[in-house]
Order: sequence, then structure tokens, then C-alpha cells
Amino acid sequence: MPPPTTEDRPLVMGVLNVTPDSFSDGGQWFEGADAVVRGMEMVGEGADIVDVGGESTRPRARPVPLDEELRRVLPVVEALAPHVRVSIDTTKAEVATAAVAAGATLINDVSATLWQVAADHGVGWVAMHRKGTPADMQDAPHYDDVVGEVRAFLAERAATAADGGVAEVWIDPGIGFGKTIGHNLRLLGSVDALVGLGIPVMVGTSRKSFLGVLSTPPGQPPAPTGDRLAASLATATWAMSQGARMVRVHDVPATVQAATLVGPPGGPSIGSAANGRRDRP
Ligand code: HH2
Repeated sequence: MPPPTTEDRPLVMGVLNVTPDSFSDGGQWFEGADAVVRGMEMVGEGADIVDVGGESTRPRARPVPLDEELRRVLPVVEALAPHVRVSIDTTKAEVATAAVAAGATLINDVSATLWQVAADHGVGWVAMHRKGTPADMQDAPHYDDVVGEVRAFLAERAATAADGGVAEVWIDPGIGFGKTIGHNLRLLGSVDALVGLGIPVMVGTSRKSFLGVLSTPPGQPPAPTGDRLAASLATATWAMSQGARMVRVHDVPATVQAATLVGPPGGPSIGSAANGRRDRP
């Protein structure tokens, strides 16, 4: 399946976690059949890509053994791939390879290490920045210059993959992966610095914990994951308006609407959805 075009609007990647413990949708579609139903629902809602994951990356998540991760994701990838572009969210080369054989055409790699698998199989690759691993990444993360460090890391990864023969490379600043709230905000404020590298940028803020904190007044408990739609949409729309060409989200219909309003990357931006309709009262 050829990559979807990004001519009309930024792409919307729908999150499908086949896990018992993901921070937002963990356990909701842990059974493969439920996951396929949810994936098809997102297709109906306008998702361009469905991102299937079998291992949570949230802080302190328990690692999943290889055979268990394969058991979780492969039937789901196989069932969805005839209907939509499927990405596999994994850090294991074996899982990426098996998922590609089952029909996935994009490797969403939060470890930014699996470019060789993408090169070997002629599929796309997302390189995400993270500091540390789920076990330790939120233990006082520190950067001298978070934007500069993330940008340099992603530029190097992308160049290595491109030199190694990966034709489709995406870069992602890894919001929430070894970052404080301040780091996340600085990275979001500098999406254009990543876009300036000339490599397609994707951003995932959907329902993340910093949005729970920032959605309520200081001193109040964070908003629960189900109450983070407005903040998720605001940050996704911000990233798209700064040139991100894909956002990874749980709430597909609202984000597709927002992406349609943002319009083509580098194009007329907000308002392009009005093309042909500007004179209507
Ligand atoms: N975030 C998560 C997982 N995978 N991949 C990319 N490229 N970018 C992200 O920001 C990103 C990602 C975390 O979200 P989620 O999958 O909903 O939760 P969990 O890791 O707990 O399964």
C-alpha cells in the first residue's frame, strides 16, 4: 500500500494499544477481536494510519516478552492491513519484522534504533527521541538545551536511516519521554525548528499527563485522561499549524476536523478547508 499523501492536510494516526496497561486506553481493547473493531472504527472516523502497539511505553511500564507482544499485535495488524495503512509501535526488531510480514508498512520506533528493519523491508520508519527507558525516563530528566539536543539527535538518526536506504523517514520529538512539562512545552514551541530540517515531523501529545496537569488550575488534581480532549486537540492543532505533517491521537474524528482546517503543509494554512466555499454566506 503506498504511503497516503499529505497534500490536503496533515495525517492523523490513530492509537490502538493492544495492552492491559497503556496509560489511556490500556485494557479497553486487549482482546484481539475488540482491537480490530476499534481499529476499523478509527478507519471510519478518518484515520490515515492505525498505530498498533503491544507494549506500553508509559513510565514504569513492565516490559513485555517477545512471544507475548507478537501474540498481541500480529492478528490485529493482519486484520487491519487490507483496510488501512498500519504502523507497528514497537522497539523490538523481531516484532517489527513480523508485523511488516503481516502487512504493516510503517515502523513507529520510540527507541529510534530499528531503521535497518525498515531498510531491509522497504517500509517507512518513525524515529522518536526519548531520554532513558520507561523504567527511568521521568527521573529528573535534564537537558542543557532540550530543543537543540532533540533536533541534533533526530537529524543524525534520520540521516543514518536515509543513508542506509530508508525512503520514508519521520522524526518525532517524543513528547513526555524523558521530559518535564517545561521540556514538552519548549519542544512544542519549537516544532518549526524540527520542520526546518526538511524531514517530515510527527507529534504525539494525545491525552499525555502534562496536559492533565496544565488543564486544571494550580493545586488541583490533574484532569483524568478522558478529560484531556480539548488540550490534546489544542496541542495537535498547534503542532500541525507549525508544520507537523502527522499527529498521533486517541480522538480521531475531532483531530481529522482540526487537520482539515489546518490544511496542506506549507500551504495557505488555517482556512484552506474553505477553498471553493469562501463566498458562501
Ligand atoms: N507516544 C506513546 C507511544 N508511542 N510513538 C510516537 N512516535 N510518538 C509518541 O508521542 C508516542 C508513541 C505513548 O502513548 P500511548 O501509546 O497512548 O500509551 P502507552 O505507551 O502507555 O501504550
